[in-house]
Amino acid sequence: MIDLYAAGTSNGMRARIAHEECGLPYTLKPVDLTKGEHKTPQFLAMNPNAQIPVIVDHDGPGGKPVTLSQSTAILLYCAEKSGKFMPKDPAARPAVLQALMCASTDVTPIFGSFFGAKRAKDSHAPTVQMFADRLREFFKVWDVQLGKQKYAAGNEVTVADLSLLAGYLRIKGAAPEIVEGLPNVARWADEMQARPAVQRAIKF
Ligand SMILES: N[C@@H](CCC(=O)N[C@@H](CS)C(=O)NCC(=O)O)C(=O)O
Repeated sequence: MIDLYAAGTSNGMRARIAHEECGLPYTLKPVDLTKGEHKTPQFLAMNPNAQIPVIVDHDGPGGKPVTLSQSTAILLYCAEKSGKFMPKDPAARPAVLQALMCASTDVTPIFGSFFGAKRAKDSHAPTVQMFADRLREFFKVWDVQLGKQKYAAGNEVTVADLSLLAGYLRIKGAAPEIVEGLPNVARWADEMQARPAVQRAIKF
């Protein structure tokens, strides 16, 4: 059994989508960031960076417990443990890694910067706009890609889709204009969101 410490942010959703889609049994341990529950000594012992998500897999490799933070590390851990969402064909893997990294290391951190800048006390409109524009540019490229192929890295669902969906859902909720008017992204997102595992995962 896995304990998943998370909240309904893009990073929290990424980890929970991974567990649901990979079919791994887990117990959700909700962490209320507004109450500082990620800063308690117990939480810091699991992740000194004071960030969700974190998992504790009581039955890790070799039967030993594993504590792991970083939503994309958790996503890859789940994919490896379940044998799902990473193609076995080595020729198909580079495209998956590239799409995964764009979703996890471009889209999500820029959204974090956008959201932080927008909510700041002395918010600086041009900075907020700069982050919004950068996000939009990434999604315009995703729109072209998703016009040529069904999913983020080809014609099957991979870890890249699971990662991108988490970022997309947060952006759609907080700043829908960034992803508006992109028909292929919308088609992909509708299909991904209709998956029962995703529906279970995004209800925090
Ligand atoms: N790179 C990390 C980022 C994790 C992260 O930024 N978590 C945020 C929530 S999305 C958090 O816990 N922030 C703590 C805070 O707001 O103080 C990951 O992918 O897991």
